[in-house]
Amino acid sequence: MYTAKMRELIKKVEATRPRRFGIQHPRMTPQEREEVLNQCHPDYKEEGFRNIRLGVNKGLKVPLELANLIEAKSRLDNVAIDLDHISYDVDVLIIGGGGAGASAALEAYNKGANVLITTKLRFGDANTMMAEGGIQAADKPEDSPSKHYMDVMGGGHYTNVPNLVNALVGDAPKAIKWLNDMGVMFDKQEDGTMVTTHGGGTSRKRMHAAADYTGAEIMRVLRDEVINKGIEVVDFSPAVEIILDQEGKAAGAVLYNLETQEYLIARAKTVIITTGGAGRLHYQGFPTSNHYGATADGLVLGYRAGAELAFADTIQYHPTGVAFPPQIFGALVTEKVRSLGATPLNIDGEQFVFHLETRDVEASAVIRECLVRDKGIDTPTGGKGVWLDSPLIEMIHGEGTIEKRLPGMLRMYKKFGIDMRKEPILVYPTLHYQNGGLLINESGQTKVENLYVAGEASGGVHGRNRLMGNSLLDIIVFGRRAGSHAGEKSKDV
Ligand code: MEZ
Repeated sequence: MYTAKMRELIKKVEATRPRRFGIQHPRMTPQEREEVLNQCHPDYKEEGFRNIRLGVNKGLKVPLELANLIEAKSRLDNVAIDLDHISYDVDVLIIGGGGAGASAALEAYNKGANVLITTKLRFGDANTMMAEGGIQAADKPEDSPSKHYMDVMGGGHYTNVPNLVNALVGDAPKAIKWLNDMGVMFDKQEDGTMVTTHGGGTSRKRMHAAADYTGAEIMRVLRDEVINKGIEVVDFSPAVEIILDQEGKAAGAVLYNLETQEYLIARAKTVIITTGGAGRLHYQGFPTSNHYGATADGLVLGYRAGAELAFADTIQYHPTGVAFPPQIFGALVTEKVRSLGATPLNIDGEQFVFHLETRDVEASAVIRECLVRDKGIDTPTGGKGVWLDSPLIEMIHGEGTIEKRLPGMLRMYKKFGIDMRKEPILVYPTLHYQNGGLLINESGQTKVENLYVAGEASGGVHGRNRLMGNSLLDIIVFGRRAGSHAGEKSKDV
């Protein structure tokens, strides 16, 4: 529930509505963006990082929490493992049960491979499930993969690996068709064409969504498809170490069954890591929008097997995490809220950043407003935030829009006595996405022979900043590519 003081503040913001309504804050100039990023980028606390000391990644700067984890002793150091006692013997081992893992499994299966998915929690407990706003693809006549390419490169400040971006945007329309054909219920117009919207940093409307639970809808369909095909899935069995053969090629993994507390050997001809992100390491004390299993497992496994890390020092802070109420602190307020016109406002009701800037700029601007300009709003729990002017959505698109396009968000806030159709919501950046990870090529291969990576655990696709909707796209495109390549390759091993 909002406190009386907050209601008073809301009234103040509401009183300025006629002045604000219809005013579009211009995008920042490149110099202004640079200035905001330098001043307030959430990664700015240098003491939050350290260099990796050993191995192929020696000297690479990564968050402290990650460095400590990947350089910790192996869990197997004091455990006697019998490598000849094989519990699973498959062609393709997939480590991680989210959208990338499921997509990889389906394509490897199509190649005739015998596939095993092993997952730390339950199949589908993944950041895919938490993704709300949409998936990007340039599949409308006014758009093109090359326009999408330019947006992705611009969003990543031209640090992205070009070939990977090319693969991402080139496969995007096929990815949407694949999902649609399998039964994903994308939002459609009466004539059957897909509804698409803008996201931060996109030059065309290319965000395809299923209301505001796009990831959950995609995961539902992928999971059904995997189960219907009879692909084997073992839950509650995280991989703790990749097994390398005598030539240093990936040859399986040691799994730890959380229920029986046994170590098990999974032998495989090819291995795909699809374990997702690291939000639950709470870098620099930030809250996160991530699911409980997002603890950088894939980076640890890949690093220890000798794979290369890229852009592992860049983390994405979603500009609009919940700042209030405390029960859902740090949860995601989907970018779709801004896509539909909601605008961040400071305590004086001023718009201080264009609402569709890229996430790094938007998050930095919110931090600047709160910590440097002292124009943030004090939450009753001691934190800071800015308003996200959600009632503006219905002023722009008409009554009923929020219920139709953001039903999950509306329900979430209603539980706490807040009606986002009538009053703005309080937001602050939340740790959302691992921009970098294990470096891959266009087929998802790492430098370690027979070891693949897809999705958030990989690095290179998004460079130093990812655009909205390109994560769901990444897991489908590179999950499928890795699965297909690893399935084929397993025939020659
Ligand atoms: O791509 C994302 O991270 C995404 C769509 C998140 C969101 O705001 O809904």
